[in-house]
Amino acid sequence: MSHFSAQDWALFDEQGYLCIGRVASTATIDALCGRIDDIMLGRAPVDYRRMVMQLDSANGVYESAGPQSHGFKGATLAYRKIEQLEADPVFRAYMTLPVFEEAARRFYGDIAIAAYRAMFMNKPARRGTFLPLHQDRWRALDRDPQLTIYTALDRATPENGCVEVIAGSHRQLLNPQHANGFLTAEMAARFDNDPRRRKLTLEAGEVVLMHNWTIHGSGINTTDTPRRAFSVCLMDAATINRRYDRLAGRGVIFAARGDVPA
Ligand SMILES: O=C(O)CCC(=O)C(=O)O
Repeated sequence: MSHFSAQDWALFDEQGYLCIGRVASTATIDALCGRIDDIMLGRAPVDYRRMVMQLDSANGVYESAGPQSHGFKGATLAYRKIEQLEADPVFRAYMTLPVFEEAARRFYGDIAIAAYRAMFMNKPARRGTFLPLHQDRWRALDRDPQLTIYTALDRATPENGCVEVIAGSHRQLLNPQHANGFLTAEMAARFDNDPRRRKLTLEAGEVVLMHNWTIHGSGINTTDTPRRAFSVCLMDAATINRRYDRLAGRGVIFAARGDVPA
């Protein structure tokens, strides 16, 4: 049985994103939360040398967040971002749920699908780093990923820095020259009072499918509890990172099915 209707995909195509609600049990979401806290506190049996771990900024300014580099940076819940979670069995079990494969196949068909990144995004309690408006695209890739699967691990609200999107903004690349899809300050200012600007208020465990070109950003956390999320960007496994002249992914997440044309 399909998880999605034609109306779901029509709404996705119109808005550039689709809220699909919860797809896993509270116990599963709690397990992801426990696992990421263990990873941050240095007590998970994972290879920390393989994980990109970035500390949160002390002042909320994007440019002053810590370096995005491999390896553990101390036992603290004040990480902003942790990547390479596809290598972690707990996160991998979640991101390979059949509902996510069905969503990915809508974009990529029967080919092999890899993760460009499987990352934890965190707004620690009373902290967080302002994330300017951007599109999830990377100039170094030889083809653009189209789907990001975003799961709120905690309730996300305007007060704790939930994601904001510009509905319908996925049809055009705004700043193709930028290496990571960020808008210039002038471009971002044009969306300040845009009626299509929406704050994605989510309950813990709720999932949003996002077109990678949907403009989005997020604020800081003014509450006493963290706002954690898990974000998986899926792509054609054959995608090449031209900067390094090698495959952009680190292994296949969903294997090719049947006879796939070369
Ligand atoms: O969680 C956030 O604040 C932003 C996440 C994001 O930009 C993404 O998943 O692409």
